Amino acid sequence: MQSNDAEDKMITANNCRGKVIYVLGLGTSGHGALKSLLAAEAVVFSWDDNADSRVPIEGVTYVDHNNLNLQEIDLLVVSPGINVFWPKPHPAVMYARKHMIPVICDIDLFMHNKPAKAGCIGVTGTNGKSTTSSLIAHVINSAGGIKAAESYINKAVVSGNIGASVLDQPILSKGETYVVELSSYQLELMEAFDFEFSVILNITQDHLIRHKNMFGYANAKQNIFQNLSFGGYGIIGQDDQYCREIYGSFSDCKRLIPISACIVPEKGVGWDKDHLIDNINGKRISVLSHKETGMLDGRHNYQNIAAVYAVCHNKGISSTDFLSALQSFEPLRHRQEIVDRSMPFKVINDSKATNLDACVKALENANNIYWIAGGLAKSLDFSALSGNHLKNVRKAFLIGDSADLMSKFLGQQKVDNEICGTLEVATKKALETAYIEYKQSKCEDVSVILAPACASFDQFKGFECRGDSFVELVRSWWAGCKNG
Ligand code: UMA
Repeated sequence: MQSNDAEDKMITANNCRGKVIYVLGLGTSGHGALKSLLAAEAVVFSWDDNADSRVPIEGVTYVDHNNLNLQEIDLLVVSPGINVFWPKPHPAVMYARKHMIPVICDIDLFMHNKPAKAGCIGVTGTNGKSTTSSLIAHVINSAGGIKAAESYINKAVVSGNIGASVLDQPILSKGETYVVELSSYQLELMEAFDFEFSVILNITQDHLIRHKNMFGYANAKQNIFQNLSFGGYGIIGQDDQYCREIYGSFSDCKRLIPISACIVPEKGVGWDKDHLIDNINGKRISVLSHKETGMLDGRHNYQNIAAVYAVCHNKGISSTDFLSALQSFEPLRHRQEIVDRSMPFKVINDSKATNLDACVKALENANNIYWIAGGLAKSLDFSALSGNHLKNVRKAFLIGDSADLMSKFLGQQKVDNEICGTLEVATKKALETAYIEYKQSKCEDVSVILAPACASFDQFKGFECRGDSFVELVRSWWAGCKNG
């Protein structure tokens, strides 16, 4: 088949050429899969349970799985948001399994069809995976054109759970790298693994409604190490019990590098107080101090930086190139983002803190907190939120579906709280109360933090939309204060 511009900008699912494929779910990953399959001239049937998503696409026939002759289908490609195991597989998945039709995700299609010469790095973890994936790509791109190890390193692209379809990426060549952020939803289904580096940053409570329990969730994450027995490096955090157990279970593997935000692991990379130490060869070389971390200055980034260093060091990138790239990295939005530095007290948008651990980290980092929390709970058990950091909270303003449940939990923890319903009401109340405290005490160490500890889908399209709304509400409130 002749190559054209459009195809050069995406990965064609050549292994599906002439086959009959059923694509279920028409969001970002479903659309990426459709494009890639159509380019390979596969026969494509598709479905989305939401009628609004079934917009006409040339070459795609929409058929409800009840009306499809599943025996004619070679492969079912499902989107990550579709249940495949727990609590109950989607009916189409059940039918496919009954008819022995393989069920895969778009990442499997990518793995089978990506250019063999390009590098591929997989990154997962409960928290920090988007920052880590983006920073790896940024360091590689900044080090562009340098001769490292056996080849030139000159380009990296990030995709996957970060919000971009893996199949909708350009064709890369030798020395160029795909950095793929992977969620537990994607990993639980994946069968094809070909990572030069696979990273697990941390595993703490998240997505229990999808994975049943922590065992199911940790198992899905651990899948990323499937190709470690054949090759590639693994990078794994040492700061939680689940990651330490995984590390222990691979004790024979010489290509597994432990990383930590609070210790310097043997044969690994970690932090000794405020210094990043490379101990991979047992020589404890100081790489940088926290003052040199540029805009990634919070402690919550220590683990991400250690992981990126471990990858880049093994890719042959020098510490000097690593350091200068780190200093030019602009943090991703909605992660402990300071909304407006001209305000007299701190207002932080941490809308990406959709789980309990990320929320704890936000509360640990500040004092006199007016905290906006709530949304769609990922588990009914909030006990992982308890601890000394709750003493930093002056009052919680609760929103969304989980407000009653969180209010009950915070009451037991003796944290003052109020159910506000919407983000609009909660933000206004939190800002007004914080401003009064600031004016009375003249203490600048007062914070308003949006760290929901919940998903956003009960009230918003996603965490980005929730964060954007918060930033807009804060800016217009502050403009009103300045003018009034
Ligand atoms: N749908 C059905 N039936 C169902 C469920 C969903 O038809 O039973 C349809 C929906 O109507 C919708 C489509 O499937 O049209 C949505 O599919 P999806 O939820 O898989 O969303 P995508 O837009 O394809 O985005 C997915 C990831 N979403 C999820 O995992 C929920 C994106 O991660 C990812 O960026 C994208 O693929 C590209 O790889 C987002 C996410 O929230 C950021 N991830 C979770 C997280 O980080 O916590 C795991």
